[in-house]
Amino acid sequence: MVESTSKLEKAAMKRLLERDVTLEEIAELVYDLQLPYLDNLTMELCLDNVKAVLRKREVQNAVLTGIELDVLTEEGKLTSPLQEIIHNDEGLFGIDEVLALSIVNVYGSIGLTNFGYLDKLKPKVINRLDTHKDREDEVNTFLDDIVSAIAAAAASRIAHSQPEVDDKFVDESQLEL
Ligand SMILES: [Ca+2]
Repeated sequence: MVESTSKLEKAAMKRLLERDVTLEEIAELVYDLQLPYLDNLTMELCLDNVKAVLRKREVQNAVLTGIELDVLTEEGKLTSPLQEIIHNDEGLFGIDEVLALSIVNVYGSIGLTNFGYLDKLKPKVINRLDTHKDREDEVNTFLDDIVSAIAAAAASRIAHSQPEVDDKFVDESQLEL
């Protein structure tokens, strides 16, 4: 049986909230990414674009898979050595980033630049997830990349809808995104 997109969308949003990540926090990242390019940018537009990203099946699948692995790791339910690798958020693991790229790739190359930027600077909610400020035993190995990727994709979606920002995106903006 193929799950409906709306069912997956609800499940993905619920999972994010359970991990204390709000769509508004992700929209804040989008706002900061796009503000240098758009004078009339609003938080509402950013939030709308975050929601649009979450309507994509590829995104829902990545959110559900990544958070599931974080939670199972917290519960100590993976087998060794994967359990230790994900628990310790080992830098050479890289699969967390690969999974997040399936979100970033939905909206083209500008998303990749934004993702790299967020991954490097770790602003706001990403910093919180990365440093586990709320709970010591929290595992967010996948979630920090997923949140960065959703923000990067939403910023990219806004850029694509504003062809005057960069002419080379005009053609792509005609596509069904
Ligand atoms: Ca990570």
